[in-house]
Amino acid sequence: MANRWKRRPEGSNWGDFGPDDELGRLNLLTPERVLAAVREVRSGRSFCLSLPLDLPGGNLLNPNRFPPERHVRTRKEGRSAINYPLNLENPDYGDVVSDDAVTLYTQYSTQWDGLCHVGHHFDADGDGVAEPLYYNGFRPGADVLAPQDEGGPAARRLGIEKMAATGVQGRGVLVDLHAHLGRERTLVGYEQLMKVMEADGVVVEEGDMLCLHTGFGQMLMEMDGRPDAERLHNSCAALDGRDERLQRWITESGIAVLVADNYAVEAFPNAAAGGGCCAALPLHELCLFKLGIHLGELWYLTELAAFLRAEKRSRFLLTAPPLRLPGSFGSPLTPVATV
Ligand code: UVW
Repeated sequence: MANRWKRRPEGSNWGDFGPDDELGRLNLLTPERVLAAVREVRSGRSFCLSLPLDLPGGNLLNPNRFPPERHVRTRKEGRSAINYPLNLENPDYGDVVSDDAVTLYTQYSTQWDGLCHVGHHFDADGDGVAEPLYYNGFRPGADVLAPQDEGGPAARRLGIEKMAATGVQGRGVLVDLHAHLGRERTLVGYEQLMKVMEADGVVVEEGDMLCLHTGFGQMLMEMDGRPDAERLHNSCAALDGRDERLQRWITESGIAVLVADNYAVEAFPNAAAGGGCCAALPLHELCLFKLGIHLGELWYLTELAAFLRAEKRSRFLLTAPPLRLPGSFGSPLTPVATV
C-alpha cells in the first residue's frame, strides 16, 4: 500500500517502518534487543514502577482527568455484587464472590500515551491546506474516531491495543535527574541531560527504553492523595521540549520509548520564552506525531533509582505492556523492572 501522504513533516520517520505502521519506534524492540535486556538481570529482584492508580488525587494536575470511580453493581434480588452468596442462584453452592466495576481515566495516573493521543496540523497533500493528522499520516474520522463519527469514540488505527500486542519488553535505561537536581523545578535541555548522563556513566543505545527519574512520583506518594497545587506545578525536573538540540538527540539516539515519573515528561505549560514553536507540547509533537515514540508518564521510579545508584548501574529489563483495550488513546499500566 502507498503512503497516505505526499509529503511528511520535516524530521519525521513516517513511512520508514512501512506505510501502515502503527507501532513507531516499538519496532526497534527486536528479539535480539529483548535478549540483551534479559542479560541485564543479575539479582532477579523486581520493582513495581506504577503509582497507586488513585494518585495524584483530585484533578489539580489536569482538570480534565479524575481519579478512578467505583460503581456498586447488583446481581439477583438487587444484592450487591460484593460478598454475593452464590446460593442465591443455586442452593447447593456455598461460595461467596465479589466483582467490581471502575471508571478509569486512562491517563490519570501511571500511563502510556498512545500514538493517537496527540496529533498536529500538517499539509501532507501539498495543497496548501494543513489538516489534523496523527503519526504516519493517519486521519481523524477515518482512523481516529470522535463521538460524532460512526463507531466512535475510539481509535480504529493507532489504538493502545497495538502497543499491548507487542508485549513491550526491552532494556530500560534510567537517568537519575533527581539525584543531581533535587526537587527544584528545572527545565532540562540537551546540555543538562548530557551532563547528568556523563556524570553517572549512562550510555543510551538504539532501541533502549529511556526512563527519567525526577522525584515527582515520590512527591505524589508523600502527598498521599492530597496534593498541593503549588508544589504539583512547580517541583522537580521536566524536559525542555523547545530545546532543538534535545529534540535532535531524541531523534538520533534511536530510543524506543521515553518515560518519566513526572506529569508530561516535558514541562507543561512550558514557560521558556517564545521561539515560534507552534506546539503546546513540543516533545509530544516530536515523539507521538513525528517519530512514533510512545511516552510514559507519572511512573514511580524512585525505589528502582535508589537500587541502581547503590549498584552503580543504569540498565535493567523493563516489561511494560498497557491494557489491551481496543481503541484507547492511552492506558494505565503496572510496569515492572527486573534487575
Ligand atoms: C498533558 O496533559 C500535559 O500531557 P498528557 O496528555 O500527555 O498527559
